[in-house]
Order: sequence, then structure tokens, then C-alpha cells
Amino acid sequence: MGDAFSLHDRAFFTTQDYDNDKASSGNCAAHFGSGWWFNNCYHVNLNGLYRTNGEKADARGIVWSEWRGLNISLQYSEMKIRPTTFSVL
Ligand SMILES: [Ca+2]
Repeated sequence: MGDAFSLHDRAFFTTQDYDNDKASSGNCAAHFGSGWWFNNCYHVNLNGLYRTNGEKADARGIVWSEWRGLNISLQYSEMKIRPTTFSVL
């Protein structure tokens, strides 16, 4: 799949009304229609717009660029978090 998240490491969450991304010429959330931990702007956007036609989409969809490319929207995404103290026995 490829590591698409390293670009977003330690990025602040950006929304259309709070531009915290590193794109100096605009707001990634406003451009792509979703809130996300944008950098300048993204390699992965699991909060992208849901595309009813599935994989025929543009870069505003649910995108994991290193896996499927910028123009293919995933059907769904699921994110899980765990404490930094978590360990596998
Ligand atoms: Ca910006």
C-alpha cells in the first residue's frame, strides 16, 4: 500500500474555517471539501467526499494516493486509534 501518512505526521487538523495546513496559497480543506490533517495538501485523505460512482472520482474523494492513486476514490475508510502505551503480548 505504501506509507501515505508520513506526510501528515504532526500536522494540525484543518477545516474550511480553520486553515492550519502548510499550503501558503490556500486552504486544503476548502479546496478538497473535507477536514483532515492536511500538509501541502495530502497523500492520504480518508475524510474525502464519498463518491457514489465508487472508483471513478477525482482528488476530492476518499484517497490513498500511494495505494490507488489520486483519482481513485475508496469505497469507505475506517480509522482506529490506540494509546501509545499499547503493546502486543
Ligand atoms: Ca493554508
